[in-house]
Amino acid sequence: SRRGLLLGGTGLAVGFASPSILRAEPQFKMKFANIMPADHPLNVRMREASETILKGTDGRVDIQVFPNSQLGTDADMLSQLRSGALEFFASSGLIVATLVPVAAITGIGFAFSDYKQVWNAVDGPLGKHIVASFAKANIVAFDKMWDNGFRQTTSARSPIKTPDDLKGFKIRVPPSPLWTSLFKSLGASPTSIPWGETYSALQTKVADGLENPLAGIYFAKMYEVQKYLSETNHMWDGFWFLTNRRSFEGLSATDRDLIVATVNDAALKQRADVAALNNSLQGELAAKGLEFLKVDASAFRTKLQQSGFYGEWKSKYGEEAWSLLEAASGKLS
Ligand code: X2X
Repeated sequence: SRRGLLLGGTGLAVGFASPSILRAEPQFKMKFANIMPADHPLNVRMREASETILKGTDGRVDIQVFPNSQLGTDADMLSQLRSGALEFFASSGLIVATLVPVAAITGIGFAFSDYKQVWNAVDGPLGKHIVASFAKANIVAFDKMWDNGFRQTTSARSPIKTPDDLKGFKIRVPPSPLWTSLFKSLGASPTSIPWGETYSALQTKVADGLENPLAGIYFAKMYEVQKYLSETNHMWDGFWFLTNRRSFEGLSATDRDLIVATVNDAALKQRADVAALNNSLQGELAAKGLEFLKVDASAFRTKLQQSGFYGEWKSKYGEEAWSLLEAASGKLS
């Protein structure tokens, strides 16, 4: 019977008639949290994965999904993860770089020109290097990153066509030194705001612009508070799926293996979802009133080169990490 299976065949439950015992309480109630909207593929695929894990562990491991900054900002969740209050967390490599600096290297401006380069890097030697750095901080990073996307630049006021248009432009960036440095180097006035406060910051004009992948703009309805979208593709961004080593090692090796395999598989499906959205969302967003502008991205890249951005970050990351990046992206500096 299902009861016998879930209780591991101890036989203890046989005498109980209460229906509540028909389904054993999960032994491990765990939380997965992130800042993304509930219907973003990150959360859709993780809810699916969580069901697979519940079934695959005979009900032992129940991972509840908390989307949309429900458990706080990225910074809040990172400290919850470290203390063990939160078991699973997905976040941009650029943001968790406050703890593991090299995790931001994938967000170097204009490093990757397409997804082939991205996945070669993060599924390959650069990704392994970053995973090893997380391990030193007692955090297990699953080896398949999830996709956020190539980032575009939006404005509520005048359209951004050239780097000159960014001069003094108040743009919201996620809290992360690399993001601030990138937009300062481009001549803008970046202001760090957690994602959960971004919509209202744009609504109240604390910032005039935003930079984000199409999916983020769409699911968080940023088109309601932005007018123009410039296809700058200024960086690629992805999420690391992280767990606290101590909580994770509280599970059996069998359960851990199942979780890793299921979550990595979900990541690959999520990458395909985001790729499909990248192809379809322009039409949806234009229909919502966002005006798309093709820009000469190389002019932005040249501005970045001239500002000394690449040299500065290369010296921070060091030769080893930088050469792993350039092996995938081509020479940057
Ligand atoms: O905060 C953002 O802009 C977001 C949602 O794209 C990240 O995940 C970094």
